[in-house]
Amino acid sequence: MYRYLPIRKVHGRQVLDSRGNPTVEVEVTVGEGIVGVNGTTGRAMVPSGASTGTFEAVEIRDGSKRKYMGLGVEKAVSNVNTKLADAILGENALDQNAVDSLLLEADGTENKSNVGANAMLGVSMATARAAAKALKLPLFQYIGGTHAKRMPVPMMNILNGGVHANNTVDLQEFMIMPVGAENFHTGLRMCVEIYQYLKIILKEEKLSTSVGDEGGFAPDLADSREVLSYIVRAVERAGYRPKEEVAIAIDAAASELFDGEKDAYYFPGETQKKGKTVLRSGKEMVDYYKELVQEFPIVSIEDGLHEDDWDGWKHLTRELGDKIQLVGDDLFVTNIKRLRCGIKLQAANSILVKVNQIGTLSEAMDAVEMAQKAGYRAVVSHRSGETEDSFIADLAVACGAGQIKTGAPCRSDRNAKYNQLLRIEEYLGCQACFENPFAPV
Ligand code: 2PG
Ligand code: MG
Repeated sequence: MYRYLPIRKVHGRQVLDSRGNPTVEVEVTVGEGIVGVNGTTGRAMVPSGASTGTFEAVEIRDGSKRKYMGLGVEKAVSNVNTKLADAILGENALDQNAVDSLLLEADGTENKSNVGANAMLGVSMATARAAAKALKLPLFQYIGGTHAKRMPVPMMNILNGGVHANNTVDLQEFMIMPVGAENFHTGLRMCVEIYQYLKIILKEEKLSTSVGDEGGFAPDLADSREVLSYIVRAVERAGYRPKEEVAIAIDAAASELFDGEKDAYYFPGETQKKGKTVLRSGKEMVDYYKELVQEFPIVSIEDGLHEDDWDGWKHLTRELGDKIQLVGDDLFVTNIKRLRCGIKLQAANSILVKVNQIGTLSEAMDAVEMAQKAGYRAVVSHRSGETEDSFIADLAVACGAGQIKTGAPCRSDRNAKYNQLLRIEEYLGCQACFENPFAPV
C-alpha cells in the first residue's frame, strides 16, 4: 500500500451549477507512473451561495459582463491550473493537511482573495477524492477513518423563501427533520412523503407548487405562521406525528432581512401581504421566535439574527439555547476564528459547515472538531447553488456531524447527496448508526 502518493496532475475547468452559473471543477491525478496510464483521478465541483455571509472566504468571479453576466470563473480556473497546481505537484496526496496548507500558502491572504476560495476548494476536494480512489476506500471512510458510521439526520428544506425564491415568504428555509426515524432511509422516505403531501395540499388550496433554488415549494404565503401550519398539515397528512416523529427547522437567513439604517429586520413579503410595514427589532425577533417555538414543533433555528450582532446572539442563546438548536451560518462562516469567538461568548450552540465558506477540506474539518469539543453541534450543508457532486454526503458521515442540510428531494443536485447517503448506509450495513441529534445523551 501507498504511504506516498504523489500528485501528478491538477486540471481545472469551468462547468455549470444548478442555477446555470459557471463554477469550478477540478481533477487531480495521483499515483506512480505515467499520467493517464497508471494514475488515479479524483474530480470535484464547487458550490456557491446566494445569501452569502460577509465574512466568507472570497469566491473569484470574472466580472466581465459580456460573458455569463460577469459570473464566469475563468480566472479561478486559471489559478487552479497555474498557481495551485505549481504549489502541490509532486506532493503527497495522502497528507491532506499538508496539501491544504500549501494551497493556503499559495494564496497568502486571510480571506483567500488572491487565488479564490472556489479555486482552492476544488483542488482540496479533488485531492481527497483521488487519494480515496487510489486506496480503494469509500470517500467517507478515507476522510473519517474506521469509526465513521454515523448517518446524518436530514434537515430537509421543503418550503423556500427569502433570496432563494420570488415569493412572499420572508424567512429563507423551512425544513423537516425525521427525528423519530430508526434509520436514514426510513427518515428520508418520511421526508419525501411529507414533501409530496405538501404539494397535494398546496394544489388543493390553489397555491403555486413551483419550486425555489433548493427545490422547496415557493407559494405566496402571508407569514411564517401560515407556512408552519401548512407544514404541520403535511406531516399529519403523511401519517406522522409532529414533534415526536418529525420536527421543524428554520433558516431565517436574517442577515438578508437586516436593515442597518433602521437597525431592524424588514419583512418585505409580510409587508406586501398585510399592507403595512413589518419591521422587527433584534429583541422583537427573539420574542417572535419564542412564540413560534411555543406554537410549533421547531427544534432548530439558523441565522435567527444577523452576522454582526454578537450581543443579540448572546441574548437569543440565553432565551432559547436550552430549548432548541441555534445554528450559526453567516455568523461563523465555517471559520474557527469566528467560532472560537462565539463559543467564548456563548453565542449559538451549533455551526453550519459549508466547505466553500472557508475554502479547504482541512479547515472545514477543523471547524467541526472545534464545535464538537465545545459541545456545539455541527450541521453539514449544501449551498443554494449546487452541483451533482455529492462530496458533502461523505463529509457528513466522515465527521459524524449527525445532521445534513441539503435541500428538497427535488432536482438531482440535491438528490445526489441523498442518494449517496443511501449508498453509504447500505455499505455500512448493520454498523450504520442513526440517532436523533436532540435526544439527551
Ligand atoms: C444557507 C444556504 C444554504 P446559500 O443560507 O444556509 O441553504 O444558502 O447557499 O444561498 O447561502
Ligand atoms: Mg443559512
